[in-house]
Amino acid sequence: MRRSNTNRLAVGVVALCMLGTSRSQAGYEGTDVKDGGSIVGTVRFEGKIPKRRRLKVTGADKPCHSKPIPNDDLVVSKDGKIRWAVVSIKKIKKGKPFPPADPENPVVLNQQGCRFRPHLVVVPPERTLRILNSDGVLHNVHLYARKNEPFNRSMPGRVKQLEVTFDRAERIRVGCDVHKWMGGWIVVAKHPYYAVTGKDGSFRLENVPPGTYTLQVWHEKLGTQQREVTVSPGADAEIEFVLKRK
Ligand SMILES: [Cu+2]
Repeated sequence: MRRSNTNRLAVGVVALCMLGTSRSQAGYEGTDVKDGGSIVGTVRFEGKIPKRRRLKVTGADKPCHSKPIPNDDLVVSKDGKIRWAVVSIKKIKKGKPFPPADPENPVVLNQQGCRFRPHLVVVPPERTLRILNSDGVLHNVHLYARKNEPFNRSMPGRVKQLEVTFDRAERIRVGCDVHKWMGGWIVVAKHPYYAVTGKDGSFRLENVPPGTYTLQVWHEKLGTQQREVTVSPGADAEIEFVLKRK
């Protein structure tokens, strides 16, 4: 049963890929990078540091009550560093290729403790994203896609995994129709130069061809910001983004 669900989905997904291949791959060429440099830095919050809230959890599903669920949509450390911000190069046409697909280790988005873990994933186009349900209760995966096919699928406790692919670059909000507090993001990347900030707000983009680029940061609550950056051969270009509430 589980297998047939996955297969049916895979057929639909393959059809989508065939429609979308030329569009998503257009505009970026993966190649050997000679004398590449890195872009490194941090994303910092300006203003009163927001406290982590405990989300209001309703219903009788036991896994949802096993641990307090904090908000993941604005996570700022005590020293003001922002987690879950996505830093990417805008409009880069040529550079390192995407890492080769590893079918044994796809990108995974898990539903665990009635929370999306991790909160945000970056996935290349036409690459498998495995969505897990390790809670054993009904979740409903709702992907609010606009450029890709919208996706809304019930995932009963016995269904442990679904696999999905996306053909177009897009930031897709993820929700669960059963547990309204659940929220996450899938970022379908245009090219391999995407980084997600860690707890310390840091990011690193490696093997960037020398040149001048527009670097963008995006955070779901704090919006986007752009900076120009020049990458020199074998060197680290350092950037600090400072974001505040709008
Ligand atoms: Cu759920």
